[in-house]
Amino acid sequence: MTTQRRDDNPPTSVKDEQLRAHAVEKHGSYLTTDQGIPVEDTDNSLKVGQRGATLLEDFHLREKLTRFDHERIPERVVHARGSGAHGYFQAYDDSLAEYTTAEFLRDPLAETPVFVRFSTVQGPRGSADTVRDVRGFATKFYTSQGNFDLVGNNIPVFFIQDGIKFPDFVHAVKMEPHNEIPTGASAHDTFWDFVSLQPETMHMIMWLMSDRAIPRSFATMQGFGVHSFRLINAEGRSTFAKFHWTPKRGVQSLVWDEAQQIAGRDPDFNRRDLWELIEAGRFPEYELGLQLFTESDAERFDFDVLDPTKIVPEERVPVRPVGRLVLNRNPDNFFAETEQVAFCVQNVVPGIGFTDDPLMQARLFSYLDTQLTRLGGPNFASIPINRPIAPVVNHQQDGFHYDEVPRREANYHPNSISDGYPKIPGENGYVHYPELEDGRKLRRRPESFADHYGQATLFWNSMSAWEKKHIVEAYRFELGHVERRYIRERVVDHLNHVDHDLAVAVAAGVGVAEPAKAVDNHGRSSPALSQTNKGGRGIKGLRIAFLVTDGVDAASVTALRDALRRDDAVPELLAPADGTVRTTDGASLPVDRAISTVASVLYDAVVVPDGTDAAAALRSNAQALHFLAEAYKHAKPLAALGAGTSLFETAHLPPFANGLGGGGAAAGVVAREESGAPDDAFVTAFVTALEAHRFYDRPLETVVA
Ligand code: HDD
Repeated sequence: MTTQRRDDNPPTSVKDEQLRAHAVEKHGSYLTTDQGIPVEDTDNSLKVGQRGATLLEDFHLREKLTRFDHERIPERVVHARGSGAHGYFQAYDDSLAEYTTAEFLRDPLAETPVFVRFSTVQGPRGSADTVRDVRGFATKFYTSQGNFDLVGNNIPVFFIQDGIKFPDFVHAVKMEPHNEIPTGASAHDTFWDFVSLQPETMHMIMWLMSDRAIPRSFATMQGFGVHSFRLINAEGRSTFAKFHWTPKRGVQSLVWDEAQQIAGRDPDFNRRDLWELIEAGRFPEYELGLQLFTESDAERFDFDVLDPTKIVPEERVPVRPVGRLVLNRNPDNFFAETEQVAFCVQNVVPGIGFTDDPLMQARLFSYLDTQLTRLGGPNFASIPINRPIAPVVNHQQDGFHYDEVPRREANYHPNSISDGYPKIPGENGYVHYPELEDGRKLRRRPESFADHYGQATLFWNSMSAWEKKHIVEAYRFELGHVERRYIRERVVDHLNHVDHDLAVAVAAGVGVAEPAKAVDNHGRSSPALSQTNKGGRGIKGLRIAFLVTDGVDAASVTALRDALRRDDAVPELLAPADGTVRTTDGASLPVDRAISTVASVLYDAVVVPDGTDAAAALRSNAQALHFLAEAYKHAKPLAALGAGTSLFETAHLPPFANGLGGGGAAAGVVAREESGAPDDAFVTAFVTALEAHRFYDRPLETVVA
């Protein structure tokens, strides 16, 4: 798996040009100190004699060590592990002009540069990618009116309703304070203790226990702004808006067993995938959609739109497609860009406004505050990755790392010395929505936030059979790691208020007594919530393993491999040893990797080509058989041709239909016992299976992988 950069492309946006102005090219230059003094020797410190004392006088030694000693900055308190990418956003048309003055949303000719950072929440910077966790999906739009930061997640609701609970929630989910265990996992006592005592978490926890929390790729997960925002038009009229990112490839997830294995096999799995997709020109794409609704619509909902633990069901307010996001350039430098990017919820442009959602209000404070420590002072907005492309002119000044040299006389407003500049821009200035506020100061949750179970039930009711199965298994796994039985019991009790069958199924797996039925399920569902209804198009970037060895039939490999490449998938030939394999026609095929260096969990599908001798050799190769059986167990599409089909029986896999397969006992297995190259129908059937991504309804009882 290569992580080499493609050749540098010319800058494609104003933001690229701005960043390139800070690029440093070291090729062809000579080593100096930070003061520009040429260095004589950087391998030996200055000593008295060859074996004598090192001299304090050695400024190069001291500077080199000092700089090294101070390379680290504090990692983010949450979302520490992240991966970034550059790209652009473009509105489809100008139809949002009636709702907002934000130019990037209503000018279809503008390609707005963006930087996106995806992240996990719980784990530290060096933790694994494929843990069960929420994923951050934070987008910085460098618009002509200033920066807009949409700091979202891949789950449309949040754990808590009021930002004052955020430190409690984060303390509970992070590693436990006495031993810093577990890394990158929520399966531990303090998290579930908090959850069980704070039932507003119930809806979000349902999502967290679903496969949404183990995305296959950052390119195959949704993103959400979570809160109700406001769009504000030229007349000052406000419309509520919920932001949705929908991946063009559809929503695809891993299965839990696979995710755990990948955490060891390739902890950088999602990061590497994002990097390689972009390097190969298979750019991740997402559609931005908005749910737009008025104050009076909101009054009719049976939940409060200011409550961030609630969704607005798409059946009530459809998602209106408004534009597309393309991620097309990897960062030049991880620290300079991905680590130093500073998202702030407060960064909005004219035409976008806040609401009184108490979680959002706390966020308006917290992000700026955290950057002050993380990035060492108040000038972090002038770090290249954070710098707007819109002009920045004001009287803010000084502080650590100030990098301007202002040439002006007056540094205050109003002034006459500088002819009043910089002046107030008049009607272009950002106007806060003049919401009418009226009430007493108090510390209370509104009654309208009180229902913690209704939408958790809605989510559960909307799941397909396999999604429900995975959710139950996830609860059993997580609670199975909770040592205190009374916490498990409290969680089951809450689940009993979500759905009785769910509670019974979870209780049975975690040694908790079956609860008596507490409430009736309201029976409502929202089909848009199910991952089965979030399919996408194409097989771009899917990794497909061909199991080959000497005696493989060349035509059965190349015909399928070429067809997959044409569709932008990534086929790789895996053999017992690296190098080449001999084909039946006496030629040879280059091997991409030895089977022993990879694992089925790193691929989306497996192909066993034709070839009598190759199939015979692979039938007695335990690694190859395990590879195939494990991919079957993880519900992946499989293809087999001619003699290659014989591996299925040896691997103890259930029988498949001889023909194009796809349905029946071994759904997603496209197999043909007849020898020779695959025909078009075979290729189409396999591509269709790849698009479906997973086949969860397979019989697995006999699979020993
Ligand atoms: Fe947050 C980082 C998303 C609630 C306080 N948050 C952070 C990041 C994302 C989110 C994606 C990483 C940004 C990056 O890549 O640099 N956070 C959310 C969402 C929330 C949410 C979708 C609920 C809707 N967050 C939330 C609350 C608070 C914070 C209620 C505090 C009151 N979040 C932070 C933070 C972080 C952060 C501590 C850590 C690093 C940073 O801000 O820059 O300030």
